[in-house]
Amino acid sequence: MSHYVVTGGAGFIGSAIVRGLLRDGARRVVVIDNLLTGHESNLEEVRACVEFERADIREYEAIAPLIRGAAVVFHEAAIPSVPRSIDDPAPSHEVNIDGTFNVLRAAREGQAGRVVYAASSSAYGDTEVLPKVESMAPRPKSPYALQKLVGEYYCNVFSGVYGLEAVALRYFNVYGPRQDPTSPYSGVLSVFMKAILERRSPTIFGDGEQSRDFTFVEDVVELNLRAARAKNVSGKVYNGGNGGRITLNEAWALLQRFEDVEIRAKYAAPRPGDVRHSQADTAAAVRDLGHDPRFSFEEGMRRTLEWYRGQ
Ligand code: UD2
Repeated sequence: MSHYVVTGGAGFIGSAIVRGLLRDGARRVVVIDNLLTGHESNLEEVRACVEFERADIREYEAIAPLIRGAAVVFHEAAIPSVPRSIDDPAPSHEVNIDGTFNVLRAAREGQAGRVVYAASSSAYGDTEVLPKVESMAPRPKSPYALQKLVGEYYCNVFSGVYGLEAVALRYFNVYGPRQDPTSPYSGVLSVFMKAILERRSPTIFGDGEQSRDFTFVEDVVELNLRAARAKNVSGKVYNGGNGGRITLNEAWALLQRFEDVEIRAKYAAPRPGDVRHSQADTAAAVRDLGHDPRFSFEEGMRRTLEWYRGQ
């Protein structure tokens, strides 16, 4: 029986894709994760329904047999974070570039049906125009942004040269339940959630007027499932955003409103490598993949906050 593989399947986004696959009726789901940033507990109630393999995508021989013959490989394993890639570039380079190469090579040699690759909106860098369209020239500003872009190019080359079906989805600041708020490199909304529930001030890097197209994780799951089925998309790159744009100050204000509290944020120097504004043009993903984001920022934030409250 042909199977699905989710690399990074014990991570925040990967585990949500695992759940999406199971909801969709997938019979065999193989999770590859080295548990560096993922947690087996992210799989909790679905743990018995999946094959969990603790393996590292930097080790080709370890992952090749797991990927062989897969119907679709959702490649989510990565060392995320712009500042982490600046502080410690070698591990993120090895995982994000060498690891991605290994996954593509294993998919090609093992005749997998398709790879759906988790790319990043960071590839755009600072553009003069918003929203950001796939046809714009990439301008990566950090090692992380460059690494994720190289992964896209590798998908395109494997598609063109070897005929591997590979499609890249540029995620735009995904948030939602299970995003780990405990690392210094955690996504900003998970940090905000923890701060508001503990009635503490978060630290905002810069003036807080930078903006992001925050995308609820369930919309990203749905997009992945659609990208796995879509026709004539191999070698292509699509924005996986919402199409909106929210500043950090607005996001923090919303959480204060939800909780009916007034807590001023602290402000610190801007982070090196930070992009100022980010917003997706979703037209191509809507047209070719049937992308249909359903969660407004308020709705996604409400659901996410309730999840953190329950922890
Ligand atoms: C980038 C990508 C995103 C994804 C992610 C993975 C962009 C626009 N987005 O997210 O798509 O690939 O990398 O890591 O490049 N901040 C604070 N306080 C905090 C933490 C962060 O103010 O405690 C700021 C940070 O300086 C930035 C914003 O919040 O301006 C978002 O930071 P982030 O780390 O959540 O995500 P970002 O945009 O680097």
